[in-house]
Amino acid sequence: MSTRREFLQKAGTAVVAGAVIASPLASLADTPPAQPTTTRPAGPIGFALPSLPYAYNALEPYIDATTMEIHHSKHHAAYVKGLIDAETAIATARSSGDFSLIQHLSRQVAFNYGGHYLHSMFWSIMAPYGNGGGGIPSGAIAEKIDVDFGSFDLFKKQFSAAALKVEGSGWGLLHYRPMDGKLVISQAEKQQDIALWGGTPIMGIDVWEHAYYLKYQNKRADYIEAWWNVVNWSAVSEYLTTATR
Ligand code: MN3
Repeated sequence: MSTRREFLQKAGTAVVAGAVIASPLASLADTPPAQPTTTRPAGPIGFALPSLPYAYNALEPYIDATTMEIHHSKHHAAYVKGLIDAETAIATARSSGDFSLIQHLSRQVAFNYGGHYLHSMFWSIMAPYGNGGGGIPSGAIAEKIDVDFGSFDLFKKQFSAAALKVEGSGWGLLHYRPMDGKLVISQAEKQQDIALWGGTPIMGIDVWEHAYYLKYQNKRADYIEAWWNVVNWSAVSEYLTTATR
């Protein structure tokens, strides 16, 4: 059984600006898709593009291969590069004492870090339908959803509605909120705005148009409905376990 750590080890790596970046396509072209039972990253990803624990076409027909490839190898890769570039520029500012661009750079860190963080989670909480993806949760995560939302059906309706109504580009997210120990659904605008401080996202759906437009065009609701078929509940459960530890 392969883990995310093993995938990361298989991925080609290169050192850029002091950080390790995985080559986006290195591990996918010649590696057969693995059983996605454990897709949550086993350790720190760092500022590197994580390999997907499945092939680009593995989530079809719900998410098409072209969308997955562009989304992962172009969009997510750009957030990783943007994060490294911004961190590098801030380090340069510290050494030169010139903080004239600090507002811009702080925004760049928040935006690109948000993109890197959320996409890394996004890939890992999905799996092919019938092979880790879809169905309904079981065990502790199912009980927690029942307690905090009343039922899985009510949770699903609220989550779908939140994702649908994100204004512009953003995310529908499920957080564990340590202050009261509850699960809460939130909307993120872009990748960093209206965040819940201290909350730990344990699942989320990307509702930027780049996540669905090729297949679903303007029909975001259809994409959200299809997406439930590729949610990897065992991975979500692992995120919850880690968040509550
Ligand atoms: Mn995206």
